[in-house]
Amino acid sequence: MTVSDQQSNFAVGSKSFTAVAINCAAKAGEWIKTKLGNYTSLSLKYSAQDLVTEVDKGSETMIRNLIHTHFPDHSFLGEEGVEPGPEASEKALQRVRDAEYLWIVDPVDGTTNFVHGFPFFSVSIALSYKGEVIVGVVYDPMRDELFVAEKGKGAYVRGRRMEVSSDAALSKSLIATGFPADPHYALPMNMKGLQALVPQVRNVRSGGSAALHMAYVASGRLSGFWEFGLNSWDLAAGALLVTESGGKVTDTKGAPYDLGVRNVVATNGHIHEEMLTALAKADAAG
Ligand code: 2AM
Ligand code: CA
Repeated sequence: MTVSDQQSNFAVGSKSFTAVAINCAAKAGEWIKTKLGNYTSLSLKYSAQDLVTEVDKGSETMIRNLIHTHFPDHSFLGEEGVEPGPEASEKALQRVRDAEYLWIVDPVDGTTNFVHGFPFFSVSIALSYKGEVIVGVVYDPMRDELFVAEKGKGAYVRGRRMEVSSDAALSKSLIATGFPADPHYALPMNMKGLQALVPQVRNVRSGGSAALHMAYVASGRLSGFWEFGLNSWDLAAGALLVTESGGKVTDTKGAPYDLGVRNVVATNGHIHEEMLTALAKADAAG
């Protein structure tokens, strides 16, 4: 059965999976934007770097309710429904990853930016079918950019088909990373990679939203992105955006992307091996 057959068989009220994902991301994103500089409750989760506001929670509730209105039998995994910390995240994913239909949601990716008023954050919504991502939507409410991918049908932004960049070498590439909260493993690993890669590339950016970085690799604005210690909701939608735009997504050791990948390398494909090799050589592949 193709994805479109599944959609027509399971759609409720004639809404496709993708239409519901877009609707949720747009609605939540518009609401988040109105709360910028205007949230009232800020708390720490796992560490002083792991923030949550009532906006994260409200956005997730809004998205979950809307999805369950259309697809009451589907499973749901959202960042704010899971206890903080990597172990709890991995366990929560294990419980649901093989569900027939699973929605994987980051209601605000880039919460630190949101809290500081730095306008680079997103809503990330993916739908997996038996463990494989079939729909991915990342929405940037500040630029009103909606990145959408459907398995086998390509990826689009502003109505245009996306294509990864054509940069063939690290030396001509703009790449991105993030600085994970875990000071014992993920952060030192990323810092080693950073030290090795900065002299080899055109430059490195760190915007603070993994989902948007993935969308930027898909749209050719970045040629590569790597980061340690991410969760399924940071990556699921972006991974489909990248592959449907002609790029490649693996873990930092080169194994193919799946929902359990936490240490990611996403590129235009052309620089993938070079980036993996550079990380391995620097002992920064995990
Ligand atoms: P978040 O804003 O949804 O938490 C930036 O480096 C990326 O790391 C963002 O996508 C951010 O997502 C994620 N991130 C921030 N704190 C994290 C934590 N404690 N564990 C895992 N990922 C985190
Ligand atoms: Ca989040």
